[in-house]
Amino acid sequence: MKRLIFATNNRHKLSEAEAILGVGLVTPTDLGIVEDIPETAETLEGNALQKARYVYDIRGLTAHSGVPTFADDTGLEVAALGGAPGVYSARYAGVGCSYDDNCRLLLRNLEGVADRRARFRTVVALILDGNEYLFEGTVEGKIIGEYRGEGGFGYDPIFVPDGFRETFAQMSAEQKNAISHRGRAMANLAEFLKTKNL
Ligand code: ITT
Repeated sequence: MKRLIFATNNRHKLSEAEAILGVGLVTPTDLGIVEDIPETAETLEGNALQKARYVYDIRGLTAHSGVPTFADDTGLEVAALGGAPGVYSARYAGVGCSYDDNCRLLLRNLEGVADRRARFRTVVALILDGNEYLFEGTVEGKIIGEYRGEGGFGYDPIFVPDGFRETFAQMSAEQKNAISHRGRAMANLAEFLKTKNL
């Protein structure tokens, strides 16, 4: 596979994507991009495109411009909360909050709520030869009432995918990637890249 840039600042996403795609990926940090990549859209699709475009188009990096670039935007959509936190999943408890802050707030907002259904949705935006492509992956599950497991990141300790008893945080990286939103979205990306001989 040719060089591929993953426009993310999230090291957990990076290691999952490298394991799923089976390749090493170039990151913004590798390119000397130290600022936060803007994500101000109101949809996962919009944010994924915004992040991919930002890095693909970045000025002053001529050696890298034109290299196929993709970004991932992911949201946790909770049925009883009308799809929240959704596109705001990273800053559910406020700008600069931790994964723990977000999980605690979600558990608090679901106290006494019987309907625990939730879904992770990942949208991957790829820019290749100036053309834009979108890929999606989802996994359905439920939010449990307490933290379980040490693996993964984000909302993983409180999310149990349908058909399983463990949270994502209790699974190995391989198990999570085999069934996860990101695993599915990246598998679609990989299929597409194969058709382009990449
Ligand atoms: P980049 O934008 O730099 O890629 P980010 O962490 O800001 O990284 P998102 O905007 O996609 O990523 O934020 C989605 C949030 O949803 C993220 O901060 C986590 O809290 C959560 N999240 C994303 N993927 C997840 C996963 O696989 N398991 C659990 N939580 C996840």
